[in-house]
Amino acid sequence: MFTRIDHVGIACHNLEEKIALFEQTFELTVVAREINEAQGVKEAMLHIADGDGGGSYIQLLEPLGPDTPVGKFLAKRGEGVHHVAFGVTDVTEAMREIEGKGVRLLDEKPRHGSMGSSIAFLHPKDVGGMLTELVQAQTH
Ligand code: MC0
Repeated sequence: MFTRIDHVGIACHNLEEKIALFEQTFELTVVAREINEAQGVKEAMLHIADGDGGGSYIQLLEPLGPDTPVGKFLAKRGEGVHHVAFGVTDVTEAMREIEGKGVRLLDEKPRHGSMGSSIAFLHPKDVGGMLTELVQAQTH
């Protein structure tokens, strides 16, 4: 079902500081930045490799406010890995297939994600405590 690890999302208080840290430490490059109001985040994608149907990235996430998913996560747990996102060929099909196995979806239909992707989240409590995201990369 999964084609690759699309990205690991890391929650942080200060996006610019963490971009500098990851660029300097791992020699990664920011390839996209976005403010996603619907998800309540300001984010940056740092490219790692190209893969089957899309690339793989580190995604740095700064909340737009305290009452957002990442804002609440930071208050509760502090900085660190917020979610892991897996590449899928067809996000709607993957959602239905996974839901059919009894896993709760956090999105009824796919939403807008980084770099034009279509995304959906799965409830962390149903998949071993890890907030899991499905990503269908934008096709050109
Ligand atoms: C909460 N929980 C987590 C978690 N967030 N577990 C693992 N990883 C996380 N990130 C756990 C809590 O500890 C709690 O467990 C239980 O889930 C319910 O959490 P809560 O604090 O009571 O509830 P909320 O209101 O904080 O909701 C959590 C939930 C929410 C995951 C449902 O954050 C959500 O809908 N997230 C999906 C959207 C999202 O995260 N967007 C931001 C990234 P206990 O044991 O204490 O009951 S957007 C993004 O990344 C886009 C831009 C992209 O990739 O392109």
